[in-house]
Amino acid sequence: MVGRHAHPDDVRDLFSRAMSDTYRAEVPQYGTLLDLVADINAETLRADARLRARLEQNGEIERLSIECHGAIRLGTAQELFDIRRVFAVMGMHPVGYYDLSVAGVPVHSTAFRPIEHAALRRNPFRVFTSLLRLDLIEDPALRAEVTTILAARRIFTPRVLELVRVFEAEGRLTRPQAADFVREALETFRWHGEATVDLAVYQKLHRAHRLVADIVSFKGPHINHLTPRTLDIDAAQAGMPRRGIAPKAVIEGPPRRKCPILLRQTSFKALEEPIAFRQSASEVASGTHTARFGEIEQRGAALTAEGCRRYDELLASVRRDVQFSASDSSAVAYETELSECFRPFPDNWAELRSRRLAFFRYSATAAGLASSRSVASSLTVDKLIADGFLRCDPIVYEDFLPVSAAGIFQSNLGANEQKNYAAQSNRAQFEEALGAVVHDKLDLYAEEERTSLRQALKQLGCPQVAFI
Ligand code: OOG
Ligand code: NI
Repeated sequence: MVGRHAHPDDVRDLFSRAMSDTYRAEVPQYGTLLDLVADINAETLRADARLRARLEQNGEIERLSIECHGAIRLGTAQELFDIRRVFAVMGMHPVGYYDLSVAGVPVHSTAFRPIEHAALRRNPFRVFTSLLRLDLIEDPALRAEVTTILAARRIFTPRVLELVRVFEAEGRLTRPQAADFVREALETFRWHGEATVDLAVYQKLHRAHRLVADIVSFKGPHINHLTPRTLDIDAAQAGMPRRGIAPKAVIEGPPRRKCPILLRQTSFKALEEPIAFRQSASEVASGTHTARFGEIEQRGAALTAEGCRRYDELLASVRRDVQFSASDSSAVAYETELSECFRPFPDNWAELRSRRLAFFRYSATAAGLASSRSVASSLTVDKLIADGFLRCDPIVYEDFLPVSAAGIFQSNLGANEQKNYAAQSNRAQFEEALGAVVHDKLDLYAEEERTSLRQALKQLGCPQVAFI
């Protein structure tokens, strides 16, 4: 941080570190997860020099130790509108629309994250942000009650909104303002052990859907998990029980592969935490609520539209074949079937690139920069790569997966929370509440690929070379 002003990347970095410290103090198992992931990452990098070289090339080594994502669930359109403005101060923008109603969860979501390569490199902190869909609460009386409760709460401090307005007017905050902003913004995301409703209302909301109780009963949208990034999720899954943590039965996402793609995630069940319910002005009742859980993820390459289509198709075929339940024996059957089904999906970088299934970042090699005369004779990108003048590295998938997110929601809600909503996804309504259109993740990756290639070819002195 230099000068009198704080760059949005600095504000995000300050915030994510402060959030992580707060969460670590409040949820001891999160500290255990961080230690486990740090040990596994150190061991993986020690054992795999090529992986280390690739991560260094992509600027991912530095970000690895701070990298995490969180999740919050909001109640109203106004809250979503304002959270977009709060995240903008931290250089985080909405990417993607996720409809979770198909999985029986009455929310739709986006992910706030940095979008520029340099910003991602600095600190890729992301927050999966869901909005309650009131239209999916069937009972009109309950819907009205929920609306009234939510309309009365203010999840942001007046000071944080004031600082948002300063940022919007000036385009930046001073360093003292940034420190203030981080402290005040944390108020929105931290845990509140006191409910704003009484026990009877909480129980009624809970009966409608556990998620409705979680969203409506509290002063703010507590961060419900913070997820560190591991380089080996199978080792993390195996290591959790040894540190006294019970993971969910299966790892969400693609199977283990030589060339990791997209996102693999595992989690442990939500903790039961004591809550004080406000029965009247002077009386409180004690009860419990389960919301906060732990999660670990491994990130692989971003896939192109065609790659994503193939992924969805293969995953759906596995889920059709294996009856999915949480038991250990079905988990083994699922993982075996998953690996089998993904066999047709290429598992080497060269083929993933030549078949345009994954996105890559291009860079000129030292050899290429040193010998511009011979470079000119390599007339295609493939030839430049084969001749060692150009290198390509997979672009990290920075987003989420709807089927995995649904699985994570579900493992925390309990099997009896399965609901079937007839209503369709409603992206237009979400974007109207948000006050912005969400970025298209595939456009962002494609742009990243194009820009890196254009720049590398220019450096090599052959900007006219064809892509393939
Ligand atoms: C969000 C669940 C989704 C992920 O990593 O896919 C998620 C939530 O439970 O609020 O965080
Ligand atoms: Ni998550």
